[in-house]
Amino acid sequence: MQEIKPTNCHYCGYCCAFLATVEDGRVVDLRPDPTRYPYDERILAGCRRWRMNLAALDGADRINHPLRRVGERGANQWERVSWDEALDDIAARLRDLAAEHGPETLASAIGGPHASFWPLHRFMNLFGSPNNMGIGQICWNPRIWMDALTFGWTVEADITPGLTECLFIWGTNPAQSDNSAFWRAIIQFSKTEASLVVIDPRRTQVAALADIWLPVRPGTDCTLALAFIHVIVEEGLVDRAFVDEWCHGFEELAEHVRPYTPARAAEECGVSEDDIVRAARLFGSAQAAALVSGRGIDQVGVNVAPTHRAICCLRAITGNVDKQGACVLAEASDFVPEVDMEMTDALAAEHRARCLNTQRTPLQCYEGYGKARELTEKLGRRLPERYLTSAAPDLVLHAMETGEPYPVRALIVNATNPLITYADTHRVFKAFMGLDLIVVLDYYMTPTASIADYVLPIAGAIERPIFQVHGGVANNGYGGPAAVAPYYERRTDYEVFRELGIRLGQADAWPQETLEDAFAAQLAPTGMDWEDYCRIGLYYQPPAYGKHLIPGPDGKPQGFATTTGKVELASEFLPLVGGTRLPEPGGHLSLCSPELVERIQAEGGAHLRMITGSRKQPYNASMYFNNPEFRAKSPVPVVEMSEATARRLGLHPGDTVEVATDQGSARFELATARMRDDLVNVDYGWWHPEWEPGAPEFGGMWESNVNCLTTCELAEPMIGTWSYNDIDCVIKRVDEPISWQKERQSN
Ligand SMILES: Nc1nc2c(c(=O)[nH]1)N[C@H]1C(S)=C(S)[C@@H](COP(=O)(O)OP(=O)(O)OC[C@H]3O[C@@H](n4cnc5c(=O)[nH]c(N)nc54)[C@H](O)[C@@H]3O)O[C@H]1N2
Ligand SMILES: Nc1nc2c(c(=O)[nH]1)N[C@H]1C(S)=C(S)[C@@H](COP(=O)(O)OP(=O)(O)OC[C@H]3O[C@@H](n4cnc5c(=O)[nH]c(N)nc54)[C@H](O)[C@@H]3O)O[C@H]1N2
Ligand code: SF4
Ligand SMILES: [Mo]
Repeated sequence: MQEIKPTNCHYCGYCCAFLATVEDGRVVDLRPDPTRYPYDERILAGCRRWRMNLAALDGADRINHPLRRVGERGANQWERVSWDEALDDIAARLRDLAAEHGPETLASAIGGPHASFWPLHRFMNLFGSPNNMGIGQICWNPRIWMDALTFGWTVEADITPGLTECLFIWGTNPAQSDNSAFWRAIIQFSKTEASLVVIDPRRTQVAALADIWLPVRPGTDCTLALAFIHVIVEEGLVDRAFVDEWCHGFEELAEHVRPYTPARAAEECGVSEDDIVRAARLFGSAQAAALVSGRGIDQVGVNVAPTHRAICCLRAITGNVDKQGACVLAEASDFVPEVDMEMTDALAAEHRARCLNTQRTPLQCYEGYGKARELTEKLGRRLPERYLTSAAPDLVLHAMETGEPYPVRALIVNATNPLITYADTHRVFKAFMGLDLIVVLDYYMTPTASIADYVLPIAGAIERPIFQVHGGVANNGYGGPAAVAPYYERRTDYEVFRELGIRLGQADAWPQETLEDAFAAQLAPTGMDWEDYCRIGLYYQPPAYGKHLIPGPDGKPQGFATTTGKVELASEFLPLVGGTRLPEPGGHLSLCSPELVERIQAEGGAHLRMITGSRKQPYNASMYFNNPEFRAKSPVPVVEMSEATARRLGLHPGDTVEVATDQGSARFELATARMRDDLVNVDYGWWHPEWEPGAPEFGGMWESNVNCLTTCELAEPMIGTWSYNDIDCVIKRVDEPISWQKERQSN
């Protein structure tokens, strides 16, 4: 018998609505569902991923049963075990390790938002470990922190046709990274009278639509933002009413930006002085100006906090805060927020204090979060806690390597592939290889899974319900039910952490047996029940503007949840956590010793600046390389540079090149692209899922893995952000083609 069931794709965060035709518990057909949110024909037409769902559900390379390592770590020899055997043994080993070293000996690793983070976080909180590492410091957190500390809460761009007169797209390329509603909105926007300014060293698709493209030198964005502020102040474009009433420290800021003239910024940022002035005027004179930023300015090490702070100031002095068409102060959620789902309040003070970040990154740690919470709670809100306290990989790896300040001996890896996506692959590999216990939850035998003790088979889209929320800082959630029960022995990660938790004395914290019940409980406070939600696919409350004007208990406007109750141009908070009152640009990372540079130059190579990981469809980080169609269309990892730079270096498109730093090297094919000169843009994520996953090749991860070149050493002092952009490298031609080029030839 056939049934039609609603469900959702989850190959990107947009979670499009689908209808599955189900026969005997198996999905036999999948098509878009125009009756539920989100549905958009143009998005589906432009999406190359959604048709993967059906094949992936029962793909030959999926992990379907719990696997236990039998050979040496990394030898890729496994035995199939039952869930009970696996979970009993993992729980017993974790209990023993915690008894010997304390619960903080267990660390966890997360990656991009592929699944809800809170089940893992809840498990870790109740286990008593404060150390979850991952991507927080370089993805999302810096912006969230600086917005929250400047405005009292996070802000989201509010692009409103007819109202938004100017839009800045800063270090983000939604054409490749999002490719859904947001990218469509920008295309529409670019067709209107309103002005679009793009700040990106590469001439991306969105830059090609812009009225002004500023091909900024990587890592100099703070200086650029300060120059915009300079022009706006000098030319009297400041929103005086908003600044006088609602901003703290304007005179200090005005004084601070005086030296940041457009001429100086033109020189430092490598863009035209005239364009800087024009862009500043557009932002400063618009009735409403919006701004969206991305990883281009999130992953710039020491410059991350000052850049975001300068952007906050730019928004504020032009009155573009908490205003329609500019940006909204994000809504607190009616449903149970992330911070309560993860149960971080259950993490005892003694365990918080043992977090490896304590005293090292004074904002990105439990103490820093606690100080910020005192502010956000003034208006009844709390940010997600585990994510914003995520442990710095540098410190976690150090504890694995040296046992200092205490030994980290066990690791749970959930929805991430650190051997490809974390900085400094050689170091990560060595540190993980020395551990006592590694448990990986994944769909596939990734390089990281191949060095685990246990690989646990996880249920993915279609097999699990989805309630996609924005890290708990917005009042909407979307998705829908699973169409089928998980195939084979796969389980949702919720069930895995629950079962493990129950074995470790956490039964009270896991009252709901299934993820669906847990989502239903999360949704309950909204008054919407799970069935209604599944029918519509959306819980949504429209944003409110002018929240700072809402009367507080004393009848006066409630203002902003900061130390001063105003937008803090000069921060009263940041000096408490090792920061500065005003944004000050920092230096640039060098990973190439003079000896390396000299040697490569002697061999005919060159020393250049580098950015890494610029998003490209159809892949996502280390994912989807197992899709033969994708591989046929995008068969080779590339390094891009401008035509002029290639000519100067005597390189040609199609050449094989080796890129290196003191950390290591990797090989790519050279391509030319429109971007600023003397810079390379290096692909990330590449490996061969079809090769042997274990030793010695580990799925080919040593060949074209840009993270063999990067480092996660702490750079930014408050948060600990490291750099994936704004690094230096050396590059030279090599004669031997890389495996990808050989494959392309043989196909
Ligand atoms: N050099 C460089 N490095 C970078 C970046 C860069 O730009 N340059 N970007 C960084 C950024 S912003 C990020 S977010 C990270 C991304 O890094 P990762 O998140 O590590 O990258 P992915 O390849 O997306 O890894 C996801 C893994 O999780 C599995 N998976 C997917 N969904 C689920 C699920 O629901 N449950 C479970 N258990 N597993 C699942 C997939 O099969 C895959 O193996 O990379 C970072 N690293
Ligand atoms: N196809 C695909 N989509 C993805 C992902 C993926 O791996 N693949 N990953 C997902 C994840 S985890 C994330 S975090 C998002 C990220 O989404 P985005 O932030 O949109 O990432 P990108 O598309 O790489 O855009 C970043 C841009 O910043 C530019 N840039 C680099 N350095 C600098 C700099 O110093 N200053 C400025 N101004 N610009 C700079 C790059 O040239 C690039 O165009 O994408 C998500 N979507
Ligand atoms: S990959 Fe994203 S845009 Fe494409 S169908 Fe899936 S959820 Fe929608
Ligand atoms: Mo990310």
